[in-house]
Amino acid sequence: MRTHIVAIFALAALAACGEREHRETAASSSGSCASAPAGGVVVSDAWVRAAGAGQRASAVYLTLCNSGEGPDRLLGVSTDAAEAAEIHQTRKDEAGVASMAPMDGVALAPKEEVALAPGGAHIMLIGLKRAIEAGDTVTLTLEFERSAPQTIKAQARGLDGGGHQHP
Ligand SMILES: [Cu+2]
Repeated sequence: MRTHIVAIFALAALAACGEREHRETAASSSGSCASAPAGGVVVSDAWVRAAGAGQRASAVYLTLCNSGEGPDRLLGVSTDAAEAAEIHQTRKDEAGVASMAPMDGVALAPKEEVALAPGGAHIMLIGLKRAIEAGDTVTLTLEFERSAPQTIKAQARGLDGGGHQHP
């Protein structure tokens, strides 16, 4: 019975967060982060996974660069595209079963670049208010411990490259 429950949860997690087709977006360039203008967190490469009308959840991925001199932290995210937005971490157990759990923010050391990418940390959109089609834009507001809040736009991408489909 327990195995059954785990399998269902893993499937749900994969549908929302899972595949690795877009791993190239995680390509980090710490050089550009270190040379970013001082002060604040620079957000780049934001995208959201396209979601059909029947889908309840999706995930946003982006890169954060703390260009400031002190530590900062992404504390939370809000959006009008979903009822809630949570910061999650995807994990795999010894059996290779993926699951995810809420994270207590994303720590950003000075000059550090952190990529939220498929298979790892992501911003989970829970309770989508509408379908998100490839090319659509979702607006999100990011709150930080030290830096001022930032409103950004994430463009929706489908899974054009084939691979897993979870309708
Ligand atoms: Cu998630």
